[in-house]
Amino acid sequence: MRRVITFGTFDLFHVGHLRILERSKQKGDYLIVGISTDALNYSKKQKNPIYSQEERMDIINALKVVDEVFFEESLELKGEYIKKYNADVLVMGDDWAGRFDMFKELCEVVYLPRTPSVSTTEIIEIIKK
Ligand code: C2G
Repeated sequence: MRRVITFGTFDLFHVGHLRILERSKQKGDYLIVGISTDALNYSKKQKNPIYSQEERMDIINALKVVDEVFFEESLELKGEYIKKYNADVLVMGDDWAGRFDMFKELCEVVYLPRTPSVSTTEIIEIIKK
């Protein structure tokens, strides 16, 4: 069985999120998703997600393509998570291209193109107007 791992915040869940999870699942048989905690998100982006980490986790966990979820507490722990969850493949969107190449010694590393014209930031801007 090929185990796939991916990570993300998945705030204001949208079709770009769905597509990357579907395409991640196609790389193997079992999909594990690390959900960025609110604290990690704040440290990366200096703002809090709209949905709490528990809500974001519940949404991702309810998806048919997702087999297991956990909280990603720190970017530095990625190697530990890959080992802990026995991942054969790490999938990330290509906004992260090259950033996780050091994990190629632990598993296959794949960057998939982002779905064009949809993002959480853009959704927030459209609603504000
Ligand atoms: N994504 C996508 N297409 C979009 C928007 C997002 O394919 N239009 C992908 C991103 O490339 C990422 C995943 O959806 O792989 C989750 O996106 P974010 O919630 O923005 O994740 P991010 O905050 O970048 O967190 O350890 C890394 C981080 O946890 C990734």
